[in-house]
Amino acid sequence: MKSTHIETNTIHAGKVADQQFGALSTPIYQTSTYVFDNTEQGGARFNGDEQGYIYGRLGNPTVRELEQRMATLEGTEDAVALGSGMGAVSATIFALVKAGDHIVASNALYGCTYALLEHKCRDFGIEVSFVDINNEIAVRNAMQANTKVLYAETPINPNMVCVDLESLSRLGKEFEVKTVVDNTFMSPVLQRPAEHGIDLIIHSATKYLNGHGDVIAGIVCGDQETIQEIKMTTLKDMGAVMSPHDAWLIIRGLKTLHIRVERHCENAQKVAEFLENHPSVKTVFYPGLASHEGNRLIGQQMKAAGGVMAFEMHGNFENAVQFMDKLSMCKIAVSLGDAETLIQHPASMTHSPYEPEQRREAGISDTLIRLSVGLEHVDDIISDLQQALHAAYTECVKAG
Ligand code: LCS
Repeated sequence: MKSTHIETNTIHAGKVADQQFGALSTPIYQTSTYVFDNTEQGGARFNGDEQGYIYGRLGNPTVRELEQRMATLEGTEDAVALGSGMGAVSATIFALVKAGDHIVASNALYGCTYALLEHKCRDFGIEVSFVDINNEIAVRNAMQANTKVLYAETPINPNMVCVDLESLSRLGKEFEVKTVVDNTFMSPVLQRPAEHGIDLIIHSATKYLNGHGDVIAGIVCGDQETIQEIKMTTLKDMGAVMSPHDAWLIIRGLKTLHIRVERHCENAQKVAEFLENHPSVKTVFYPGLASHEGNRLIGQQMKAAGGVMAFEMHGNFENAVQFMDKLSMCKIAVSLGDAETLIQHPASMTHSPYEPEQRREAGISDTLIRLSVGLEHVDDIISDLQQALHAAYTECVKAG
């Protein structure tokens, strides 16, 4: 069933009823291959005369249920699950472009996506232009006759710049290129890019979709033809397959996605307001704050601002490190979207693949800190941040 309410859809939409035993929870089909009744049936499965499973890299019923659930949640024709978010990004890119083609991409992206486009794509003869993706003139100027893809994420990891999806999809349609948007930070609870005309939506399912910090996985949602192309080329032949057990964990995670995301947003809003008023903090980048340029997109393309923010501290690299090292409950770890509050330093961690100058262009300074606000009581999160900011400030004063 599909409801008009995402709260119902995260639990029921795309669910396949267990015909054999009526199990409420989706069975985990932990198998690498499937037995054919006879040779003729095996042949018919291979040549497409008969529908059915063949081999784990080509399909699995537990993984398929997750794909159907995600397609329903994102409002796309179909979806394909992969072994990691980067598996999803690379499978999408290599399904859409070949040597001699050109990609226009945002100049600020998750570090490994940037590395794939900047280094690996170029190695394979694919040209990439990085532009300020919100600058329509820059995007228009970058378009070439051989451009095939317009690539962005929103909010951008980690500078939290928000990309106007309607403008992006309009440009994609005008230039007849596929628009690809990484929706990891929002999840379909907060933002559904397909409703704004975006062609392909990517998730690192490692983050909010699963939500419990115990899976590495990715999903691509989009039109049936492109999803089939990914399945039959870059998934089948390059092989970033999702395990059935991981698919099951994500299906379980989806059931609480809407309430988790709601609490992440509530906590993050309070944390952002606390940081914005703290004297050791120079700037807070969170779309839930009126001071943030992405604030205008709340209500237009995003339901709320999400659980991730970044902030710049006064001082230098060492002061940022001192602050991080004084934290007690908040964990120093990359990743985001988990129950635990996670904090990381992009310049030395997730965005180290950038050259320093490109990092500056992407708005990532040495004192920028990214915070994924968790599900703990918000007072505990704020008090941990407060004591660490105070301790770092005291050391800074001592050092003169
Ligand atoms: N897209 C975005 C926006 C991401 O943040 C990440 C990972 C990926 C794709 C790749 O997904 P994965 O292969 O890890 O499932 N982001 C990370 C981060 O910010 N810290 O650690 C990983």
